Amino acid sequence: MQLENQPLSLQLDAVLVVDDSTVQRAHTVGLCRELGVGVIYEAGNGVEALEMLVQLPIPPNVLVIDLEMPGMDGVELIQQLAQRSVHVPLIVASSRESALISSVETMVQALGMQVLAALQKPLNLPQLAAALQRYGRSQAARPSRKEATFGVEELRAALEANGIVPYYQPKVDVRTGVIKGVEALARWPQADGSMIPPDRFIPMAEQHGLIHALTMQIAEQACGQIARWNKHGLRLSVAINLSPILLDSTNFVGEAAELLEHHALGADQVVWEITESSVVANLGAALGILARLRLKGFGLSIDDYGTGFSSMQQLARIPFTELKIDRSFVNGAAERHHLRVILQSALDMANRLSLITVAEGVETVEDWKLLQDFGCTLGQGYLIAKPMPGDELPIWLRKHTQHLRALREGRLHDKSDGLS
Ligand code: G
Ligand code: G
Ligand code: MN
Repeated sequence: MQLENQPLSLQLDAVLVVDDSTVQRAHTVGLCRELGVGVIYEAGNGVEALEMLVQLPIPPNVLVIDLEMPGMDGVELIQQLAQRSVHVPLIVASSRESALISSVETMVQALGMQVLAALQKPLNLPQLAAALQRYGRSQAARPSRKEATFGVEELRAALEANGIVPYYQPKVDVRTGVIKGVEALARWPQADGSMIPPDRFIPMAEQHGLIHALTMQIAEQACGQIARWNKHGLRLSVAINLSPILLDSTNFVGEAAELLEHHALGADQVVWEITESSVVANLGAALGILARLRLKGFGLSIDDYGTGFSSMQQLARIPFTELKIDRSFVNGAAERHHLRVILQSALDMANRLSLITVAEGVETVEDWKLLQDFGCTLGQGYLIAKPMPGDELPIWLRKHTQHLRALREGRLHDKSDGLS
C-alpha cells in the first residue's frame, strides 16, 4: 500500500489498544503508528483499560479490543463500557473463529455501541486502515452539534403543518430488476434544506402520543403518491412502517381502509411493515389488528427479521404475506459464511411458507447475485437506490431501466457508480 501517497485523513487524536499479548499489542501499535495515529495507549486487560479511560488526558477516539484476555475479557469490557455509557467506537480483534467474532459484533451492536470492524488476528494494515477510515466517515456523517435540537412542540407544529414527508426507496424484483414497490420512510425537512432522520423523531412521536397522527400523515401522502403513479400507468405497492403503538389503536384498521377508498387503491398496493420484535412483544393485541388488516386485503410484512428472538413457528401463526430480512444478514453475506447460512435458511423457510421475501440493505453486486441464487423475491438497498422524494422517482426509474440487463447479469458495479 502506498500510504505516503494517500495520507489518511483519520481525524483521530488517540487510540487505545487492549490486548494481553505484548507481541500482538506491539504489532497493533506499530500498525496504528504507520497509519499516522498520534497518541496510542496500551492496556493489558479490561480492568486496566477501564481505569485508564477515566484518567487519560486525550480521550481515545477508538478502542481496539482483543477478546481473550485474563481477568476481564473483551466481551465483559465491552459490556462494562456500555453500562457506563462510554460510547467509543470499537474494533474487535481476535484470533478465534469468525463465527465467534461475528456474534460478539452482533452483541456490541445490540448494546448500542458502534463497531468499526470485527477482525481476525493477526491484524494487517489495509484492514486496520479501512476500519479507522470508517471512523472518519462516521464522524463526518454525524450531525454537527449546532444542528437542530427540537422538542415535542416543534414536532407537534410540524405535524400540524403537514411538515413530515415520506421519501421512497424502491423494492425491485431480484431476478429481473423491475421495480415492484417502494418503502415510505419518514423525513422531517428543515428550513435550511437539511433533513432530520426518523430515528430522531419517531421515538419522540411514540412517547408523546403523536405517532398515530404521524403515521396517518405519511400513509396519506404515500397513498396519494401511489395513486398518481397509478394514473401514469406505474402500478406500485407502498410499504408503510407501523409502530407497535398503533397495534393498540382500535380505529386504525378503519382509517387504513378509508385511505384505500379515498385514493382508489387496491388493498394489495399497501403493505404494513411491523418489526419482528414489536409483534412478538404485543402478540395479543397484534394478532387482532393484523388479522383485520389481512381480512381487508392489505399486505403485512415482518420488518427487521432476524433481529428479534422469535421462532418461525411463532411468526407462522401471524397472517403475514412478506418477510423482510434485516440488513445485518444481507449486507456482506457474499463474503461471510455465517451470514450466508442464516440468509439462505430464512429465505428457504419463507419460500416454503409462500411468503414474499425482501432483502434490505443490499449494497454490493456480490450480495445481489447471492440473493438471485437463493431465490429471494425482492431487494432493496443502496445498490439499487437510496430513499428519494416522490418526484425524483420517475427520473431514477428512467436511468434504472437502462441498467436492468447489467443488474440481471450481475455486472452492475458497486454502489459508488450504481443507479442512485
Ligand atoms: O432511512 P431510515 O433512516 O429511513 O429509517 C430509519 C428507521 O425509521 C427505519 O427502521 C424505519 O422503520 C423507521 N421509520 C421510517 N419512517 C417511519 C414511519 O413513518 N413510521 C415508523 N413507525 N417508523 C418509521
Ligand atoms: O424500516 P427499516 O429498518 O427496514 O428501514 C430501512 C432503513 O434502512 C432505512 O433507514 C434506510 O434508509 C436504510 N437503508 C436502506 N437501504 C440501505 C442500504 O443499502 N444500506 C444501509 N446501510 N442502510 C439502508
Ligand atoms: Mn421498514
